[in-house]
Amino acid sequence: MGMNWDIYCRVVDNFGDVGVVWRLARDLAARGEQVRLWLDDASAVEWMAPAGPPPAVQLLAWPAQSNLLGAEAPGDVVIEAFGCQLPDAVIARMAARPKPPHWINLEYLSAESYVERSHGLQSPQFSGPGLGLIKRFFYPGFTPRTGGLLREPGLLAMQAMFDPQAWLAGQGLQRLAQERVVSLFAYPNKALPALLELLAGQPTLLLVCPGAAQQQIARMNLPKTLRCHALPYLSQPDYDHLLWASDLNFVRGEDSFIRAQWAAKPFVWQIYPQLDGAHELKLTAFLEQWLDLADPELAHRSRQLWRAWNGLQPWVSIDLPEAPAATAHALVWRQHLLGQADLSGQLLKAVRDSS
Ligand code: TRH
Repeated sequence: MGMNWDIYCRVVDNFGDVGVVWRLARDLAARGEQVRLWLDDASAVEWMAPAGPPPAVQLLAWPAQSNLLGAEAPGDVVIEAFGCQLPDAVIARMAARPKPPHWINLEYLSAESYVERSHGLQSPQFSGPGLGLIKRFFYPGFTPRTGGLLREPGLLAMQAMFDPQAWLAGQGLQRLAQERVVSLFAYPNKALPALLELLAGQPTLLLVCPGAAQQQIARMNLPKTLRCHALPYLSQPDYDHLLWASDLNFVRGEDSFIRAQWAAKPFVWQIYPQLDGAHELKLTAFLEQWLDLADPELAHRSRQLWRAWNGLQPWVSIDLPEAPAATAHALVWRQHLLGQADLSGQLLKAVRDSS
């Protein structure tokens, strides 16, 4: 018999916050849990999940006093995603439960060293509406001493059965002989023209996700070797299919970044830019872990390309990593990540161990 979970999330911007909690909710439900997902803006769920939520997931509006009245008591586990600050009324209801819920703050993903130190830390509440409750910090990450990454059971088996040509055909697309397929999901990026020039060095079908890049590319004259196709918003499973069908993936933020690693295709990450420049440290921390297992030439080219794509160095003498070496490395890295327990599994274990 599964537990009842409440997941709370407020959208900061973009789609990553919703993307992560929606994926988590679906994954928990598939493992037999009951989930209520409370969102202040659920608009992105409409295209991430056009068929709507599975039966074990209930989608609810961010709790205002009005929609709390008469609502069921908080569940066995309450997830506060990305420090979204639960309303006092919700916390008070948690404290009033005869058996207090497990209160977990799910943090953003990072490869920085503080993650291992902070994962699992507890914050007992000594005052306020949550007096007596304990909040625990759960940090996703890339090493066994972190909370791991979301990875649905059966994900790799589904990928192994996937037919890229059939999927492309379903989108009205066909890869021409000798053509490389590249997906592009990006924030506004001054380096885009330079990237397109680089990609045009080889016949390329560039599949561009909605957003600034599509608009920028629509205004450009493209060389014949670069066929660009503007994609609509895909469902979350179909976004995975796009990554699986491509030879090289440009991803961003948090969730697409993780999915590219499970896809085990060469990828380039555009990190969510922060005004204080904190993203550079975060990018460097990931590059160090990821390239630790790579040969020096691949590591050098990847570092230069990633830093230039993120505006952290000029776009000078930038080259794509050799495809065979990059593909082999993507598989090695995925194998390495498979050595750690997945995020939902770790959450379930943490809750059961402390019950
Ligand atoms: O949209 P993002 O840039 O989200 C970011 C990051 O999460 C960042 O850490 C956070 O601070 C910021 O939001 C507020 O990129 P991300 O994380 O890859 O999320 C995109 C989601 O959208 C992901 O779940 C994949 C999904 N997606 C689809 O389902 N279909 C699509 O067609 C596309 C392009 C994306």
